[in-house]
Amino acid sequence: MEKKLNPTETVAAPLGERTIPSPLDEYMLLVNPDHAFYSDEGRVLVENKLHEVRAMIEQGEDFPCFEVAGPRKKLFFKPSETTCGILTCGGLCPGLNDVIRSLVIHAHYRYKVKRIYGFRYGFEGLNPACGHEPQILTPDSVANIHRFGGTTLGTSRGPQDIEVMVDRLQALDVRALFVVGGDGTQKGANRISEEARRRGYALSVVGIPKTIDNDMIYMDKSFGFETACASAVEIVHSAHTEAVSARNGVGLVKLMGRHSGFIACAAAIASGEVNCVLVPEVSFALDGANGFLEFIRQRVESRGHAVVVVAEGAGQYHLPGPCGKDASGNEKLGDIGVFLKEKITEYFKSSSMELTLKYIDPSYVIRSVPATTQDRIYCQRLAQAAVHAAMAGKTGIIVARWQGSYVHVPIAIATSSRRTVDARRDIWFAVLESTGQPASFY
Ligand code: JJ5
Repeated sequence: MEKKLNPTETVAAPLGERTIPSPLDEYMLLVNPDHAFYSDEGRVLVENKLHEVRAMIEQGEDFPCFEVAGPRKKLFFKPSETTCGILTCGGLCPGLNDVIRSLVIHAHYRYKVKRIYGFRYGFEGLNPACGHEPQILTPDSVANIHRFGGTTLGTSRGPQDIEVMVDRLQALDVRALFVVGGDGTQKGANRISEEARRRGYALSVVGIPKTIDNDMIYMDKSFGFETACASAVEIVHSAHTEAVSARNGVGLVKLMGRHSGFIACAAAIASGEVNCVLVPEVSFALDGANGFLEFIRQRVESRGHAVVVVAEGAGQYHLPGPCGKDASGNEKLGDIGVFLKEKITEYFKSSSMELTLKYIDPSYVIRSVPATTQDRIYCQRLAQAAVHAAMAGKTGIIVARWQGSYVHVPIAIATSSRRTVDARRDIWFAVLESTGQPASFY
């Protein structure tokens, strides 16, 4: 779990003093004269549980807090003279185009930003040697992109040379860079921010965190997660239909979740059609009277079918040795889905039981769909918070919703650990209740 936070580290140092009146001032007065700007003094408690708060009071400690996100009355940059840049990195996630579109529309209409570059194929777009010219983004050019999945900017994995990228940003006079990507990408964004600061080049780098697995700490949920769960439920339903339609049918679905099984748990609970969920956080035995294979055999024997959901990072210890790393630096995983398919097939054969097993691996189908309504709203809120933050000269931060409030989280903190399914708490209990599987396979 996350380490204890030092209250002095929960707010990142901004670029400098803010002296420019916000163009929103006029607009806010028009739409709602009582509308308040947000002050840097506005803070959101990191921990809101009474016993934690009491303990801090008793020990005379400061409360770790995040800075509240939102429009500031005075800005660091003069928006109409500020060039912005946007890039998307890593694997696809529903909502990427919604984030791009909202960044452009908000910067253009609310802040009157005149030039917004869309850098192509992630950090490659900041390295001239890769040969991708930036696109000029306008409200017209992004008007319809949210109807489609994927990212219109293109994406790639992996880092580029930090100095080369900052040279490029300086050459184009980019002062606000929006980086949509995962933990590795955000670490790269933080290094860009630090290098610009070292050079005395005023550059605001603001991250919009992307993790379809919903494994970011200090974020209520990540964008795209709800869409992914909704798609996953459809796929589980297909697996269930296949399983019940065959004699001794087993539907096996592999879902995303490298270290955190939130999608697998959500799909199982929401569908009500899953008999067993395997996640990275809960280890399981395959063999023996209390093992996974015997559980599935008994379920098929008694009910004629079974549906199994396995998160991609589950049971890696059953698979042969490390598989190296991908371009993002993530440990390559062994294929637990194919492995379980083979094990179930062998086990039924050795038990002389008929089996019709359908294995579904829908990762790319799920990642590439357009976002659902709630995710669209969320993408827009995050993008708007990011534009407000950049204009106010915030840097080295990501925007997040935490305990219901939009906040700025320093990248160093956001990337310090990940959130996982806690097998002692209620999400996992809800899974056990929904599936009827035992608390553990041992
Ligand atoms: O090493 C990690 C790690 C550290 C934090 N590998 C995967 C996920 C992870 N996190 C959670 C996380 C995911 C996405 C983003 Cl954008 C961020 Cl900032 C953190």
